[in-house]
Amino acid sequence: MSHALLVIDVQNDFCPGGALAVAGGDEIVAPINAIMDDFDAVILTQDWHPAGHSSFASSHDDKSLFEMIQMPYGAQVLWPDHCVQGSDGAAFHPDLRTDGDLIIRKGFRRDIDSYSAFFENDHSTPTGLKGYLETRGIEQLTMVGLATDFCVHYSAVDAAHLGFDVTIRTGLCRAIDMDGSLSAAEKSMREAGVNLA
Ligand code: VGL
Ligand code: ZN
Repeated sequence: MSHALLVIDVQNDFCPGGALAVAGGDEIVAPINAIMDDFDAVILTQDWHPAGHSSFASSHDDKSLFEMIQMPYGAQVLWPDHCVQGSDGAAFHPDLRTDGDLIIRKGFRRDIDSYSAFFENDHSTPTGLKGYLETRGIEQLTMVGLATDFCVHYSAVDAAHLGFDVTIRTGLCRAIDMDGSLSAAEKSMREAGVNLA
């Protein structure tokens, strides 16, 4: 049985100075690098939006930053423009080791966001990561990265529901934490059977 490290969205736009900066996002880079060699596989995710993505407040008339709207697939927070394909903000933090096995991009369809590394925000369109992990015999996942309450949270819950053994290293994650989103995320991860270490 193999054990993979999933490094979620450690990109410039989620680090201090970035478009959707997460407090302390850069602090986790060195300790994440240091544990990579402890795993059978290292997989990085990269938030990767086209300009004008539907999750950007700037793509909607009369909508505010961080407002919640209804999309055909459900509720969606409206974010500042971030992680635009090919931009410096979409690049990994310059100190992050990127010599892992796989980089999986998500959120690349204009009309749907994808917080999870497994499914887009309709909770049904797969990214292909499940098949990759299964064909490599990976059953255990440790997750780290940004942001605890969004992409780490959704990835962890989906992975647990798919039957993976999931551990979140909370000290190697940082949260956006808006309107109680961090405590809600921790509750939903625990309920899904995710280990918070
Ligand atoms: C994320 C909001 C929008 C994340 C990505 O990586 O948690 N959050 N896009
Ligand atoms: Zn995004």
